[in-house]
Amino acid sequence: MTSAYDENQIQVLEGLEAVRKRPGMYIGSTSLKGLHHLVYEIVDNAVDEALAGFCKEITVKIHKDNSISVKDDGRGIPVGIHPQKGIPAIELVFTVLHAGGKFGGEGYKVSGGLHGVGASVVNALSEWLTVEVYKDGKIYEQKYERGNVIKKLEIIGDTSDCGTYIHFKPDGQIFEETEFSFDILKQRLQETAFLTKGLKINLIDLREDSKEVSFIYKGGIKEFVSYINKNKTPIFNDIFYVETTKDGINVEVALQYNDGFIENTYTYVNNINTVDGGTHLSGFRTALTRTINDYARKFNLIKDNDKNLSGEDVREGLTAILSIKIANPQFEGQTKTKLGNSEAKNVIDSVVSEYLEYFLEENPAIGKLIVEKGMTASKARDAAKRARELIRRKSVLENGRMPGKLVDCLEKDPEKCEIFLVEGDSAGGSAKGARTPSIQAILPLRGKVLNVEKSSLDKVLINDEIKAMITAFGTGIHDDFDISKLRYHKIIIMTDADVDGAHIRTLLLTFIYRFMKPLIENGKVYIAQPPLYRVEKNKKEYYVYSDNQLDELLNEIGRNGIKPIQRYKGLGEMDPEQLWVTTMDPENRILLQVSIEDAIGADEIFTRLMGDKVDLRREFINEYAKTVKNLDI
Ligand code: TTJ
Repeated sequence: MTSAYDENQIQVLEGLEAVRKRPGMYIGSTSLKGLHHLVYEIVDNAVDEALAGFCKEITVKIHKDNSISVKDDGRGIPVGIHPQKGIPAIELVFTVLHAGGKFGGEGYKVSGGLHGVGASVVNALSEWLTVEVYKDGKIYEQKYERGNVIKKLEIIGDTSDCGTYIHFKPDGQIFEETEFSFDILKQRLQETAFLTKGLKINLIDLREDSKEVSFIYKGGIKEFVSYINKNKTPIFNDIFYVETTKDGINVEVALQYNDGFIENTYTYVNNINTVDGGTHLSGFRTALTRTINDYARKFNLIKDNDKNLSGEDVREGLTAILSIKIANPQFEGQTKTKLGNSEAKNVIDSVVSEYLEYFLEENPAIGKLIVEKGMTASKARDAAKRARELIRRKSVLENGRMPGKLVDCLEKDPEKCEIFLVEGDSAGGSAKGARTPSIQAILPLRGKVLNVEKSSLDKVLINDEIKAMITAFGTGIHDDFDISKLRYHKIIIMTDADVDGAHIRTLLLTFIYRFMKPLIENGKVYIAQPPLYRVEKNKKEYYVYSDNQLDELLNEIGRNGIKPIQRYKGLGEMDPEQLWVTTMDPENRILLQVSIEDAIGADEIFTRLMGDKVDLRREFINEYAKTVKNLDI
């Protein structure tokens, strides 16, 4: 070990230099998402300390300059000299890739940060970072710039506190955006609080219109389930809950049914949302289906010659959280959000079976309600299947014929094709006149589209407008959904720029979200933006898309000498040429791509907006009228 310090320094710099060269490799992207990822990386370290039992409160602050500080009341990052490397352990945490939590041999048993890339990556991508550790009566401080130590670890005072305080400013040379969103952080921190029973998390925004929220859930994911069901109608008040450890895997499950048709199951591994499921989810599903069927047979709720309830039947109206902690998670798939550990399947299956069976036998009234709900679902599914087969048979008979009102495009390569969903026949007429027939298809929809949130599956499938969309898109729905059959790679919702148009757009999105969610996940759904006004001055035309824009334009070009300001009430009022130029021409138009970053938030929006609680809907529309208009799900 000659000149170990120097060698290590060089290695360190190379490591963090790589992070600055290719930040996307470490934090996914340098967009708004990557920016917020920095905060989660730091917070996850503090959550690890809470999981180890030493931290009760975490405070995250957004400072005026969009820097972030995170403070915990844990044991504090070790400050002693690392025996092999000869520098303070804390410096290793911030300058060596993947050093977090693993130093000193006494690492954490399960770590929420396992999926993460650690504090050194945050340090490398920060213009500056300061860390303070409160430990053994002293305050230690160290400072970095873009990953480099600029102030050695030093004692700067005395304290009776213990904990860690980190303050950093993301590097504007790296990130496309450097302004934090209170709402994005709030949503993630609330989720973290649900998943870490008893941990208090505060979020404080010190910028203009300062805001503050605190989350603490003594009931953990049990409270998570009530939160998701808060605007829905549960069919029983109790929430099934179990927390236990088996074969080294900590399993926590909470579930409750509501009177709706939708399943809301969210799964987590070491606090990471496994959106693509995996072995733990399949263990859970197997256990749920088998346990409910066994229970129903045992108590004669299903008769001998009746068929078993299917997995889908027992998941209608289910709200469930499954959270496991496992020592060596194997994450698979492109986004590493699918659990691969085969041992997890049987462990979760056996835990859920055992405790759920006990719960049902202890609560026969609840057991009966769940089985009855499953039987209703089963009957509706049979009816829906018949309706679906009817559609399928009909389309075979009609030789795969497309719906009568579809004005199809000529091109056969779906990648090049777009379909415009328009409201009513007159807008349909304008769009038909405006389109490029080779690649643009038009599907005019008559009147209000069915609200699928309030209808059972069989009712949905006999609705003409819905049938037309399913046939035109070509993909099928739900379990039959197959994106490779999609006939148009852009599905463009083009409704009027008024309240009715906004409503129809929401109804269409509700249908697509609930029946063909992968279309949204794969970025195939768009919203057209027709202009609100046309302004003419000195033989020049201007199209304006909002009231604000109109003001700006009039200030710019002057108000004198303006002939008509025309306000469009509907697309039907535009002549085809105008509709083409402003809204449909791929060269000029601005499309909004619909995306869902936050599945729980999206479910809440659709439940509130489209569900049957009228007061919630009214409240929602008042509160979010603007958002709904811009379609931010
Ligand atoms: C490690 O094992 C010995 C005792 O201290 C443990 C530790 O590192 N605790 C710790 C780390 N508490 N808090 C952190 C931490 C907190 C934040 C906000 C950020 C980072 C990188 C670490």
